This record gives sequence, structure tokens and C-alpha cells, in this order.
Amino acid sequence: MNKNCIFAISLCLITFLIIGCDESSTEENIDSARDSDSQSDSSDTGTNDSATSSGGGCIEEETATADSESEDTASDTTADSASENEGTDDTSATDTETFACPADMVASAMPNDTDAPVKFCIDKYEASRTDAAADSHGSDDSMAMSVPGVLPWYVNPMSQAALITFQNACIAAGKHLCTANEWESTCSGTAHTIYVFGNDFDPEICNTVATYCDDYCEENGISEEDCNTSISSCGYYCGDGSVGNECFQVTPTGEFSGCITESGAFDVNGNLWEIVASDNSAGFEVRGGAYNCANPATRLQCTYAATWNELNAGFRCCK
Ligand SMILES: [Ca+2]
Ligand SMILES: [Ca+2]
Repeated sequence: MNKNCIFAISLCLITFLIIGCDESSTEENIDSARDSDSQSDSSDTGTNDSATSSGGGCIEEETATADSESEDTASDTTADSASENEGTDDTSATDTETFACPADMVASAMPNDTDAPVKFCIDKYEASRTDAAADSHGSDDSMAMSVPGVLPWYVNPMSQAALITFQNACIAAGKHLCTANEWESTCSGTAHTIYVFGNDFDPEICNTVATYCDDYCEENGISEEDCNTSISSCGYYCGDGSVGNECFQVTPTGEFSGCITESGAFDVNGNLWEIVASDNSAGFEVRGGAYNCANPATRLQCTYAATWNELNAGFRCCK
């Protein structure tokens, strides 16, 4: 035993006599500190995992939707995959405080019976073709865009083939065709309003048949009492009805700047009807009212749904 060793033992004995030379408790303290670190690490990891699974869930749902589409059984399988997606998103979204969306989308949420609202992303604008412009709807069906200032994409009549085209166009953009629940929740917002803009119909906020009706009647000497959206007054085609001379026209995306949801999506009410994925027999619903459809006070309502084929049918993508 050398001098250093003797010195160390002596020091320890002295320390023990004074305060207790308790190495084991020091080790316990270190261990418990390590445990505490590892617990906070694992909880951090848990949070990261759930954030990752949020992204993973999006990828899975796109894949699932793509699979169901490739089978050409649009309606049922799409609805199934949509409800599965809701389940997948549920866990991750409620665990994530902030919900980031791509720049061309905004964050929205839909109610959940038993838990916090399910968060998702929805396109800011009605879908448009890649080659659309302010004066052109374009012709390239390869991918749905969400951009301001261009004429949005629509078909007339609506068909099962168009439904698949819309679904594929959203998938090509890394998204899916919005479901009825996603669309309606975005329309009514957290206050569950009747319209995007509140509970009272206002014909001037979004692009509807009524938006221009009052102006047309005034210009053409039609009295206020007789001014309505019937064909004889200010009908579907006021003006002379020829192309380019209708009162009511599809406007470029986002042109009605006040026609915006709580979450920041434009033209959810009005401009084009929007096709949403549904579990009904048609596989889709028609939502939101449109620039050329009568009774906008009814048809713009967030809960209003139809399954017509004869309409100018646009759409919107979600993620
Ligand atoms: Ca007006
Ligand atoms: Ca619309």
C-alpha cells in the first residue's frame, strides 16, 4: 500500500466520520439521474415517433387510395380507405401540437366522437390543371395544383371516370381527393357555421349566381321584387346566355378574397361545385354550391350534399 492509497483511505475515513462516505447513495443518485434522462429521451422519442407516423400515415393513405383506385372499384374501396385514414391520422394528429402543411395547403380539423379533432391538410384553392392560366382551364390532367389566379379544373357531366381522374390527380400531387367529412369540417370551421362566412347568407362574399343577380336586375330595369334566380329573371344564363356573355362565370381561384374558410381555404363555397369522396353508392358527393346554381342560400350550406352528374364539377385535394 503506497502513501497515496493510505492518504485516500484516511481521507475517506475522516469524511465518513464527518458526513458519511456513502458512495452507494452517490451512485444511486447518478443512476436515478440517468433514468430520468432516459425517460425524457424515450418520451422525446415517443413524440418523434408519433410525428413520423403522422407522415407515414399520409404515405400509407395515399398508397391505400392508389391501390383501391387501380381496382376500379372507386366508391366502396375509396370510402373504406378514407375511414381507415381517419383512424390513422387520429392518433398522430392528436399527439402533435403543431400541424405543418405544405405551402399550397392549410391545416384543418374534423370532429372526432371520442377524442380531440383529427387534423389534416386541405388545398387552399380549388384544383387546377398544371397548365391552367387566368384565362384558361388548361388541358393537362396529370396532376392537381392548388394555386391562386387561374381558372380551376372542372368537368361536365360528372362521371365515375372523372372521379378516378380527380383521385389520381390528387395522388400525383401526394394528396387524396378530400372526403366529405374533411370538406364539410373545413367549410363550417370550429364554430360549425352554416356557410364559410357565417350563419347568414351573403350573396356578395363568394362567387354564386346571386352575386351578379342584383347588378344584372338593376342594369336591366328588373325590380327588386322580380329579381331572382329563375330563368325568366336572373336565371342560370342572364346576359344573352351565349358563351362569354353569361352574367355568371367561373372566376380564377382565390379571386373572391373574402370567400375564405376559418382555416384559410378559398372558394369552398361557390365558384365550382366540389366533388368529394363519399361512402354512398355513387362514391362521391357534390358540395359547396357554384357560380351558376340557383338557390345559393340553400346550396352553399356546408351540410348540403347532392349526387348530380349534370354540373360543372370541380374538386379539391386533402392530405
Ligand atoms: Ca352583387
Ligand atoms: Ca367551390
